[in-house]
Amino acid sequence: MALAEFLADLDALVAEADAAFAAAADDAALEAARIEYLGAKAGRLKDVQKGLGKVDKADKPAAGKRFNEVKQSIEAAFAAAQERRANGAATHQREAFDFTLPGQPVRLGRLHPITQTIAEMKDIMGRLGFTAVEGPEIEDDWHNFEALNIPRSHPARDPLDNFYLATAQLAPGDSPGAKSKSSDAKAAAKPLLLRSQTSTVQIRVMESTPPPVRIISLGRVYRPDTADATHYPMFHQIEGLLVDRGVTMADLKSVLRLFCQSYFAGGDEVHVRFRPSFFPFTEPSVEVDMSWTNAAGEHGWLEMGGAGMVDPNVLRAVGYDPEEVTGFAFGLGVERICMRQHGITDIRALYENDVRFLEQF
Ligand code: FA5
Repeated sequence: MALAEFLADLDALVAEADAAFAAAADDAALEAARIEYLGAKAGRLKDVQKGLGKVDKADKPAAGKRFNEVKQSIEAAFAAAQERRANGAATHQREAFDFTLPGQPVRLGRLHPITQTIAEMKDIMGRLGFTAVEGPEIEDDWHNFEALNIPRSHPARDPLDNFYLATAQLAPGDSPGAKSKSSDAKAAAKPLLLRSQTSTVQIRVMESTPPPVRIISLGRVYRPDTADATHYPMFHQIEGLLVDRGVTMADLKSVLRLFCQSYFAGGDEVHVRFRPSFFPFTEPSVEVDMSWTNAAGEHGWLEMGGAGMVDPNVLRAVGYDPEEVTGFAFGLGVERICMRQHGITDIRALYENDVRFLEQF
């Protein structure tokens, strides 16, 4: 084979390879071009290399030198094309990112409707001069029952109506109030339970604070009630307690009416009514209902909870003198009030954690 012919083949190959690498539109096309020209087995360069053996012996050094130059040139052209592609992709990506777009919608968390209701209630009662206090959710017999004038034989203590803790037993006399009770009561082991009402906090506050007191307490309470549209085994109560000289039922009704009017503000006409009832820790005792008439003329009554004048036995149990001071107390269901405000018809919706429901508040 003549040297000139071999060199012409090499020149043609360089030009074709350069054009093929330059024209490759994506990584796959560039790889295909690499295999076509530089492929170790059947590449075009390999093909041309076979001609080297046929070149006259005297021309071989020159032919071999040129072959190596062409090979390096094609390899360099491929590397350059590869780099162009990598830079090009990056540039393309940068161009595709539009910083002026508004961005993906972000799903924000929000406060649970019960948390919102509690915050609102604290705010309203705070403006009426009531300080928010907290008490433990695991309670002893003294605070949940005994100091609240609930005798040992009272059905409210029934194990079927309370979440007693199986293992926890207080040693006799452990609870602070037990000191003032009979030796009989002290002798018996005192069970612990999940508190069934926030009235426990009344006792804790009065035990540690001389009158006057004016507090509210909001928190979880537990009862083994079967869950239905209006009952749940764990729910929240707002407890109110005011003890001072000369406190009457009229004060109780005024505070509850002001509370309801503030809470349900927004055009609805709100009234509070008392129905005679019984609680061991208040005398007299009432059920508190609230009525409303909304803009559409709809009218209804909602049972909110219980209330009454603090029983003299309770005042005595915490060391207050019932001849000196009187007081009122109330305990309302937070879920029921929240449900009425938002038109929620099933209490279970509040605890199913369905984001579609929770997002609405
Ligand atoms: C009491 O718990 C008394 N401690 C209230 C009280 C306090 C009376 C201070 C006098 C003085 P009662 O068991 O009725 O009362 O419960 C009060 C309110 O809690 C009910 O009216 C209702 O709104 C709510 N409630 C009761 N059980 C459930 C339940 N399983 N699920 C949701 N809410 C409930």
